Formats: sequence, structure tokens, C-alpha cells
Amino acid sequence: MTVTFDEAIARDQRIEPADEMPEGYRKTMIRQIAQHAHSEIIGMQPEGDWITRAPTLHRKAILLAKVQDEAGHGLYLYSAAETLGADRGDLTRRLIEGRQKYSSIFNYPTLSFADVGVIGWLVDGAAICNQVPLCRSSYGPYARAMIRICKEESFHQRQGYELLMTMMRGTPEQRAMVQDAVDRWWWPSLMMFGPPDAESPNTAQSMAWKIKRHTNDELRQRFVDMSVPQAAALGVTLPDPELRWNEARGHHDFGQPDWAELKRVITGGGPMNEERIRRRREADSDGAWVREAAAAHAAKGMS
Ligand code: FAQ
Repeated sequence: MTVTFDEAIARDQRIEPADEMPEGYRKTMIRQIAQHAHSEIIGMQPEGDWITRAPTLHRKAILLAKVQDEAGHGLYLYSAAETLGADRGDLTRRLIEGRQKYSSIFNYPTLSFADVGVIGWLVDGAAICNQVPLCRSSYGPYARAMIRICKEESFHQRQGYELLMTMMRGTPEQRAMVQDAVDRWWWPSLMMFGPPDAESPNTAQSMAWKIKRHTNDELRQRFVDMSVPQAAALGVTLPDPELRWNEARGHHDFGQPDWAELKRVITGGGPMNEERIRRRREADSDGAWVREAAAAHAAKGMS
């Protein structure tokens, strides 16, 4: 007996590539997976900038491994998008022509080595909060990719936190570098979860299709609750005067990020948008000969 798409969703069964699915579901999945893949690949740049300037060989080896993991995540995700009929070359073109988005967070500069630690702690922390529920997302290849990605992201977060703990045990200058990085990355990290629910055009449908399991605001709250005790243990202050425990709600109250800034950054107006896309475009044209040679080699094997 064949199960319809709606029945499969109602029974919490996975949708697999060969299954019937509404065109809107396919389009939404390609949009989200492509945006996620682009984020991983563009996300290699802010930390990649510090590989040659890491303070020790040990830190350099860790950072190199982390940035390589991000490339791997991008590749699994492009493969997941291909199972829906998307073409990888076409997705890259859409990214470099500004027709597809990537996470706003990667449009900010990394000004000191403390930023590497804060990206691990807060940015990977936010990514984990958002992605652990996606391991139960309704589209099989995406949900399975998320399981491995989340394991690696957890390791990334711990390395960031450990780096910051080390700096906090260091000199007053090192502690000031950590605090400065936290001040710059806190609000952009909250923006990673997307616009407030009332202004999120996709959430209702994506929840109904069980692509998303929680709304943007629910996950943002979870992230704030998780980060407050971690900040205290580290000895840094989160730059939000409205942040306080609300006994009645059993959650922290917190201030709102600058939503106009999120809109600006998403639409290309962030501090590093142009640079990120310029470098991606250059990498794409520099690698064209490799793709052509691989395609020619594959064609020979088939004849
Ligand atoms: N940045 O209706 P919604 C990482 C777009 S983690 C840019 O709420 P939705 C790991 C949204 O796409 C980062 N665009 O949309 C790492 C939509 O666009 P449309 C990547 C954003 O999809 C760590 C429009 O605004 N993670 O890379 C943002 O239901 C360290 C309206 O928004 C993922 O992609 C934003 N912050 O919810 C790597 C996770 N927020 O319709 C390196 C998977 C919203 O115009 C170093 N994605 N938009 O095309 C998701 O969970 C969802 O897509 C959301 C947005 C929650 C991001």
C-alpha cells in the first residue's frame, strides 16, 4: 500500500528522494538546504582568515581541521540538495549572483584571534541549537546529514569555549579581547535564528511540513537560556542590559536585536558581503579547470 505525502507527514515518516512530494515542499527544501550549504562554504572565510595567523601550531592545527569540517558540511548539504533534482553548479551560480542567501552571521569581520573562539562558542552554539531539531526534519537525506554535522559542530563549540577559557586565564589584554569579541558577536548570533515569528513568512508552512520543528523565536530563547550560564562560567558579560531571569516564565528575558540590521545584511549590505562573494566567485573561476578536467575524465570512462 502506498502512503501519500500527507499521510507520511502525519505519521512522522521520512520523505525520501523518490517519494511523491508537493512542488512547494521540494522548492522549500532546496531553498533551505542550499542556503545552509552556502553558509557552510562562505562560513569558512571568517575563520580561514586566521589560519596563517594562529598563535601556536596547536591552535593552527585545530583551526585547519575545523575549517575543513565546514567544507565537508557544505559538500554533504549540496549532495542532499542534488537528491531533490537541484544542480550543484546552478546553486553556486545563484549564490555568486546574489540570487540565493547564506547566513547573515558570516558578513561580519574577524578582528582578533578571540573571534575564532567566540565563533566556536556562540556561532556554532547557535548552529547546534538550530540544527539538533533538524535531525528530525521530515526530508530524509537532510535529517541524516544533520546528525553527522551536529556531532562535528558540538566539537567545534567545545574547541571555541576551551580557547576562550585559555584566553580568560591569560593577561588583562587577552581578557579584554574576549569581551570585545563577545560584544561584537552576541547580537549577530541572535539574528542567526531568523526574523521574529510574526515576520517570518516561511515558518508556518515549514512547521506544518515538519521541516522545522520549532519556530525562530523558540530556538532563540533556547540559545539565550543556554548561553547565560556559559558566559558566567567564562567570566564575560553579555552586552544586553535587558537580560535577566524571569522566574514566572522560567526563561531569560532579553532585548531585541536590531532587525533593520538583519534585513540590511541579508540583502547584501553587511560589512563583509561584497568581500565574501568576491572571494567565492574567484574560488569558483580558479577551480573551473579542475571541474572541466574531472568531467572530461569521467566522460572518457563512460565511452
Ligand atoms: N541569514 O521565513 P524565515 C553554519 C532568510 S550555521 C540569512 O524565518 P526560514 C555552521 C530566510 O532564508 C548557519 N538569511 O525563513 C557554521 C528567508 O529567505 P527567503 C546556517 C536568513 O527558512 C558555524 C527569509 O529570510 N544554518 O553555517 C536568516 O523558515 C561556524 C525569511 O525568513 C542554516 O541555514 C539569516 N540569519 O527560517 C559554519 C540552518 N534568517 O524566503 C561555519 C538551516 C532568515 O527570502 C562556522 N536553516 N533568513 O528565501 C534554517 O533553519 C532556516 O532556514 C532559518 C530561517 C531559521 C535560518
